[in-house]
Amino acid sequence: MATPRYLAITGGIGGAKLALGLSRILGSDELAFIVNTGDDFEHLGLHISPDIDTLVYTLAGESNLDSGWGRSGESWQFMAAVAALGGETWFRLGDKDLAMHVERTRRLVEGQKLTPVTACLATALGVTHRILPMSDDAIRTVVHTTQGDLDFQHYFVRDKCEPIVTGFDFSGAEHASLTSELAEWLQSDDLSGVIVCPSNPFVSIDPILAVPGLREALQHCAAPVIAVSPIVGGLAIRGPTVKMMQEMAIPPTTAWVAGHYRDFLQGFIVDTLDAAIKPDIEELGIASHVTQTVMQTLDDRVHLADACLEFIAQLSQSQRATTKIKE
Ligand code: FO1
Repeated sequence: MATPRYLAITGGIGGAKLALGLSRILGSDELAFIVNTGDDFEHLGLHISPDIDTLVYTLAGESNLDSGWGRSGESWQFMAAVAALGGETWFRLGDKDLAMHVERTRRLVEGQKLTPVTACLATALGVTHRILPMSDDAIRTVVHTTQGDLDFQHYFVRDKCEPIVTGFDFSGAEHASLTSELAEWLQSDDLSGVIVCPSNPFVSIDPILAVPGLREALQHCAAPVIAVSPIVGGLAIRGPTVKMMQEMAIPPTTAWVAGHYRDFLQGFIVDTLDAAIKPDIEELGIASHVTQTVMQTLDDRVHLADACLEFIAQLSQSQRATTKIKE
């Protein structure tokens, strides 16, 4: 029998928690990750890929558990030296983390693509699962605010998400392509399910969906596509999702997120705190499942990963039953 394959779509810190849980129950031939690169930018002459690095460090057991980004056991001599020279220090690069950016940049400048570069760097840190950038082409998230357009990291880190958001753009997306590795996973006959991790819909998942062909691939995917709500009880677990929704006059609810993905979603997982909104999700034609989605411990991550796989199995079974009835 063929090995079942799963794809998990993720942004940075929130998504990486579920990604770690999934990686504990699925082998490297069974699971790959599609990662947002809309947050990538050039800084101090280096190519920084924050969401890729968050996932690599998390899977390698090297993530900084306090900040959620960067490496554990970090030192900051490089930043101190940059500050002493009057350089830019708003985006903090630790000494060990710096090695990642230098090595990635060196390989990209040589002409290698981001997908193989990521694979080499992740493998070097002991990560066996495939980490697939959403594209090898540059796509950059631009945040429209009442103060004008801002590059994502300027909005997020330098300006601490304070400017009032009016919308987003994914510059370069229209000319970007799916990589052959990603297309191969998406089109695989063995694809058993796709999981959209609990990441910010606007700046983590939407940039991925903006890659031409990706949203369509999910719409036509034979396997169930499910998502885990990034909102629990009207609050984002972490980050500015709810603030962005309020500023854009969007109801900050879990049901809104399900509706946002409704063109390709078969199932939506909500937290036990939001059990009452199950009928609202089902009214959208999306099946729902209630479980604990807040992930504080490794056990929580594995529990949610297990729940995702069980929900996918249930959805495939009912899909098969419906097809049989139709036949
Ligand atoms: N986030 C911060 O809030 N402050 C930083 O100085 C910072 C530095 C940084 C360096 C490398 C890296 O990979 C990520 C870093 N992040 C930092 C996190 C990151 O910019 C955001 O969390 C993501 O882009 C949002 O997913």
